[in-house]
Amino acid sequence: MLNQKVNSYYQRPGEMSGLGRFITVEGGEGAGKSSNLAFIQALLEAAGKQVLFTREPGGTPLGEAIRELLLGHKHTGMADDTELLLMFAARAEHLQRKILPALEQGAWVLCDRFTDASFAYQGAGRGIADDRIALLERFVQGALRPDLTLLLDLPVETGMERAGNRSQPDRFEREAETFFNKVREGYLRIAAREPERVRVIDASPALEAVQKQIVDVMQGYLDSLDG
Ligand code: Z5A
Repeated sequence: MLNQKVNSYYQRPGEMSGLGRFITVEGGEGAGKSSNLAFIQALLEAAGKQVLFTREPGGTPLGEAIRELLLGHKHTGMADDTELLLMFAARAEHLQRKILPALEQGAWVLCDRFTDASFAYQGAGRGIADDRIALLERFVQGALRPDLTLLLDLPVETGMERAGNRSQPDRFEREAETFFNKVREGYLRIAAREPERVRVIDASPALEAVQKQIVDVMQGYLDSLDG
């Protein structure tokens, strides 16, 4: 029902009166999403927004179970299409059970990764054609897209070095540098295509300098809503 309502407007959630905004954060391996998400949430809350923080794949009990299948090592030879479909199965559950109800109640949803990750990882990384992913995007989301996306971008080598200290790399983190270079290029292509929605943050300097850029982007976005 809810997504029928959202689809019937055929607009982004923020463009519908009374609905919250949908903000996503993306980036490659070790880009610093986890290090910055709480900071972004605090900025929004300081601006008086009610924020629901969530993540993909995951965000619901079923989604988290799918996440385990995707990131664990039990199914290392998973077919690329299966990986893509599982991402969207988790996303369908996430949208129906959590994201859309929160937006409907006026909350701002802050999500660690969303469909741009499917285009970057399964599309650019694995080589699945964009139009096949776009088909699933329309099927699962209708017209719903994030209002704002922060893309934390940094050279793959730097990200891998930062993430390198993890004792138990997940199924994606075991990929080679060439895979992550394709993912980065995929993300940057999306940002070039949609510069209004996707703001690129240079994630290579020290955290303080990264967070200064985040403040500028978030402040600019909040100001644009007031204007
Ligand atoms: N995936 C997909 O393929 N398709 C999809 O549709 C979706 C997801 C939705 C799980 O994502 C995997 O799912 C992901 C893509 C795939 N695989 N990969 N790779 P995830 O988001 O849960 O996992 P992750 O990408 O590995 O994120 P992470 O582990 O949370 O890393 P991060 O958040 O980007 O980095 P971090 O933990 O904040 O920082 C890494 C280290 O760097 C840490 O020690 C920090 O202290 C340090 N750091 C952070 N910033 C700085 C700065 N500025 N300077 C110095 N050091 C820093």
